[in-house]
Formats: sequence, structure tokens, C-alpha cells
Amino acid sequence: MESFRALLTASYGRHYLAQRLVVDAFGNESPTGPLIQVSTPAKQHIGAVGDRMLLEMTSADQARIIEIEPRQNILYRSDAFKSKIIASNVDQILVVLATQPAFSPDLLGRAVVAAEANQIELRILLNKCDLQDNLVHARKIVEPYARMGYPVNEVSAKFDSASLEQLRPVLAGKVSVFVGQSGMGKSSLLNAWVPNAAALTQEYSVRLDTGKHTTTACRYFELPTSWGRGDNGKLGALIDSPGFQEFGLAHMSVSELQHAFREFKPLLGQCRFHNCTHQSEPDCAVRLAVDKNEIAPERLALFKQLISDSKIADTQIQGISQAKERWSALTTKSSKR
Ligand SMILES: Nc1nc2c(ncn2[C@@H]2O[C@H](COP(=O)(O)OP(=O)(O)OP(=O)(O)O)[C@@H](O)[C@H]2O)c(=O)[nH]1
Ligand SMILES: [Mg+2]
Ligand SMILES: [Zn+2]
Repeated sequence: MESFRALLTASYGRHYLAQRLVVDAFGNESPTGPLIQVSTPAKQHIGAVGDRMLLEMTSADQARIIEIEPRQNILYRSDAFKSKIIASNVDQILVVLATQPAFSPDLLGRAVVAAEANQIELRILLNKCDLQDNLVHARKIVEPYARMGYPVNEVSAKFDSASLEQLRPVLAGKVSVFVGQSGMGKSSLLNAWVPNAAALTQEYSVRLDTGKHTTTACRYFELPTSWGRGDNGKLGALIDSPGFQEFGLAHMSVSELQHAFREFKPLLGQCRFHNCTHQSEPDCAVRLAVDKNEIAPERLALFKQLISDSKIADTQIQGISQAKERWSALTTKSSKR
């Protein structure tokens, strides 16, 4: 049976859809043709939207995974008990926040840590700027991140098309994934940028605020050809993901965490103790920087929280230490069946 390369373009839990990868006239691979249903034998291949893989057809519209190619990166969240994949092989994280409903500053902080740990670019999109009421407050929360060098754009998916158009150059050629809580407007942005996106955008309701999701699948949408190509000759893509409330990072080790806070980096090595956790050790350069208003106190609080989550998870025998092994196995090349 003939095998072929494909891109995993949608995941609904353990159900996957893929499209053939075809080299276009510009020499770049594009997902092309009908959606293929992909089966996953036992628990062998846990896929992520963005995965490139080798498939073999098993019927007219179904295939099985032979192999998942090594990933450039994989974005997922986890607590001590479970992990959820967001996407793989991404170039950029787009954190979508809104003026309303109010967003969680904690989730923003964690998304930034995840991006830094995976060395993925991150951009903050403050959406619904047409709703002025909470704009000042939202800006205040985002401001420390702008100071750290993360780009922030104020947009309105529904009422300011110019705010979206100006972002095309930073999207073109890249695979960007939306991350954010339910109701922030991820799918609305997708629909505004990719007119043929099949994503359903449902009207915001009071129920959404309680954590119900309107988007239940992760899906990959190539950017319109009318945008032209990025400097790399590629079209780029947007990955829409379901909103979530908690961005667990229990899989991160203490040393990974220590390197995932961009603004701590220049201070590493300046604390009295080389393995300083910036909690109560004497002569701590990070705490001193907080006292001098150079580092936002919320960031040190988040760091402490993440260290604590990581340590708790490490002590769970059935918990995350096993998950950590499982996930690190996932990021290496999958074995053939
Ligand atoms: N006023 C205003 N409303 C918007 C804007 N963008 C999106 N909305 C509304 O916000 C609500 C939620 O938008 P969605 O795009 O479904 O949000 P989402 O982030 O995809 O939510 P989940 O799929 O649940 O994660 C919808 O009712 C949209 O119409 C905007 O720029 N301004
Ligand atoms: Mg959505
Ligand atoms: Zn310190």
C-alpha cells in the first residue's frame, strides 16, 4: 500500500482529520484536497494539529498513521493528572484577550512562559477595543508585557478591519496559533482574516462566561493566497483552538521555569546563590528588581506559583512525572507500528 505525507489539520479529542501535503508551484508544501479521517491504533500516536506525518489509506476516505515526523515544537498544557495538546510546529502564539468579558492575567502570564520555554514568538492581541469601558484596565494588565518586549496590538475583529489588515505582514508565512479564554474572539479574528474558514462563530452568551466553549476542535487554516507570501515563500496559517480557563504548566521543570521569564534573564547569576528560587534567599537580584519596580510583582508571584505546581506534580507518583516521560517520548520520533 502506498504511503504519503499529510498534515494533521483538525483534532476533536482523539479524532483527527488530515490533508495531503502537496508541493505547490512555489516549492512549498500545502495541505491540499479532501479531508481524510485518521485512525490512531491504540494509544500509539497522539497527534497534534500541525503534525506532519506519513499516512496509508485504509479505505476511500480513511487512513492510518504510519509515523509522525519529529516536531519542531509542541504546545500543551497540563496539571498533575492530564495533559492537553494545543498544536505543534507553530511559529507564533497569538494570545487573544478582550476588553470584555474580563480576561485572566494569570493565563496571559502562563502563555508567555510557555512561549518562552518553547522559543516560540508571542504576540498579544487585545480584541474588542470597540468596547471602551474596560480598555484602560486591560491596557494596564498588558503594559508590563509590552515593556518586556512582547508586541501588543489593539484590534477589533468585528468593527475595525484596518486594525486587522495592518497585522497581515506579521502573520504571512507563519503558522500562528490562537490561545485564549472562551469568548475573547479567537474565531471571530480567524473568520475576519480567513473568509472561507469553516469555523463557527457563535454569539457570545452568558454561558460562555462560565467556561462553555463554542469552539471544540483545533483546526488549521492556511492563509489566503491573496495575502501574498511571507519572506520564507510560505503562505502561513492560523490555528483556531477552543478557549480554556487554566493554562497548567506542571510539566515544566524548575530549571526550565528559571529560563522562561525573559525579564529575569539579565539577572541570572546575580543572586547570591546560583540556584536561587527568588523566594526568601538573601541577596536575591530578582526580588531587588521587584523592589525597584523593574520587574512586575505579579511576575515573581507567577514564578513562585509555577515552581510550586512543578514540585507538587513531581511528587505525585501516578501523576505528572509519568506524564512528563510520556510527553517527552511524544516529542521524539514516533516509532513505526
Ligand atoms: N464588540 C465586539 N465583539 C466581538 C469582537 N470580536 C468578537 N466579538 C464577539 O465575542 C463573542 C465571542 O467571540 P468568539 O470569536 O466566538 O470567541 P472565541 O475566543 O473563539 O471563543 P471560544 O471558541 O469559546 O474559545 C462573539 O459574540 C463575537 O461576536 C469585537 O471585536 N468586538
Ligand atoms: Mg472559538
Ligand atoms: Zn534570586
